[in-house]
Amino acid sequence: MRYKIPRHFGRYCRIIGVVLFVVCTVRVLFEYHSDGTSDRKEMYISNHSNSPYQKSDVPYLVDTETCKIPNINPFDPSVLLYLRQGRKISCNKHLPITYEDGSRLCINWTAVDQSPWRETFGFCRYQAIYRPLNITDHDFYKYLEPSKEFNVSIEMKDDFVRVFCYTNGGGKIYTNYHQFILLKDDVEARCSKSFQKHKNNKDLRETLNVIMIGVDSISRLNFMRYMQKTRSYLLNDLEAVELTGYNKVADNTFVNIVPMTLGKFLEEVPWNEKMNKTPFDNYNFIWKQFGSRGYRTLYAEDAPSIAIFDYLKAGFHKPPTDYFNRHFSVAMTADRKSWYNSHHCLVNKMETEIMLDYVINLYLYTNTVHTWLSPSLPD
Ligand SMILES: *[C@@H]1O[C@H](CO)[C@@H](O)[C@H](O)[C@H]1NC(C)=O
Ligand SMILES: *[C@@H]1O[C@H](CO)[C@@H](O)[C@H](O)[C@H]1NC(C)=O
Ligand SMILES: *[C@@H]1O[C@H](CO)[C@@H](O)[C@H](O)[C@H]1NC(C)=O
Ligand SMILES: CC(=O)N[C@H]1CO[C@H](CO)[C@@H](O)[C@@H]1O
Repeated sequence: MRYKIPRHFGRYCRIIGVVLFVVCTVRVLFEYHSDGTSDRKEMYISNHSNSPYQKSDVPYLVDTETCKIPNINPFDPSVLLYLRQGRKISCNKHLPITYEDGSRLCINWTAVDQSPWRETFGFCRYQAIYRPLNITDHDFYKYLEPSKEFNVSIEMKDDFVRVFCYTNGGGKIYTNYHQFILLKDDVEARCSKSFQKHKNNKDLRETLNVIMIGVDSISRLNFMRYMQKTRSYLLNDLEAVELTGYNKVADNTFVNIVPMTLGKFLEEVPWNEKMNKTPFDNYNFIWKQFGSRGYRTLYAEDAPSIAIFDYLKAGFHKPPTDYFNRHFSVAMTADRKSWYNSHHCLVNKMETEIMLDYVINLYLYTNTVHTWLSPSLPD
């Protein structure tokens, strides 16, 4: 499905909180190729001249008596030698035979006709990926019973599914994973009630959708070097404000995300590593605050084994947001043989794309009513 990202979110909209961290993807973009050095140098020098490089004329980004942060040129000759061309990841090994259309899971017969199973394709079945609400283990999921066979499309009652397709002789030929946005009655009821109340607040000036997207492990200067199109889109199309001079609190992701989403240093929470069996359910994260003001909330993150609130920690025992796909992500990740390109691709999508599509689908699906979205940040 093609989607359009609206340039401005509507004024009277609610929110889907999405915090998404794309650790692995970023790491791959920085995998180095070992061939050729000299022409690369010229390429980056020439790119420098037209890159969106703000404040190039000032010597300091922050220049006060007590704090001076130099405005370092990301393409300074001293670093050019170490720069490498990024590598594009193409997830084109498999043609997707199934796709999501609203709340239906569909078979793409055009794709089947282009596949080796043109003559022998039979049917598909899906299984819900399920996490009971009373289970506390943050890695738990289970597959429910397979659905009935379908060969055109099927209406979904489950948000997260694995689909298998078979030849007419019953041989398994295809595996894929799909996420659906199905509105939840309890969430809708909470939202319409508390959003109305929120809007009646006389100090309220706007009710925008909010998306937080984090890209982990990338410094500002490397973002300037390697993500020029993204940077240009942010600065020129979205009129982004760059918070120069704001630095990370500490190493690594977790200790920075807690202040960002909870407004406190880790030790003020208070939290420490001895509390690695205590779940994060009871803290007043930003998504909870939006949720109580009538926003639908969503949290999605890639690489579940090293997820921010889960790595060496207890994660969430209850879903922190209205839409939360961790158990889907854990299930999908466990299926090692379906992945290729160093675990970056599944069928035809990058892991990052799968997570972002979930966010976008919530936005699209609820756009006609009200919404917000969000996903990650430099470490
Ligand atoms: C169906 O498959 C064809 C061929 O791969 C592709 O061009 C088309 O976009 C697919 N349609 C959908 C709805 O995914
Ligand atoms: C969770 O609930 C189900 C069904 O209500 C029950 O069968 C199961 O024993 C419960 N599990 C736990 C760990 O409480
Ligand atoms: C789809 O399944 C129905 C029965 O469920 C069958 O009659 C029909 O021939 C199948 N269509 C194709 C294209 O295989
Ligand atoms: C990273 C990047 O944008 N590199 C471009 C720099 O400029 C050369 C020549 O214009 C392009 O070929 C590179 O793709």
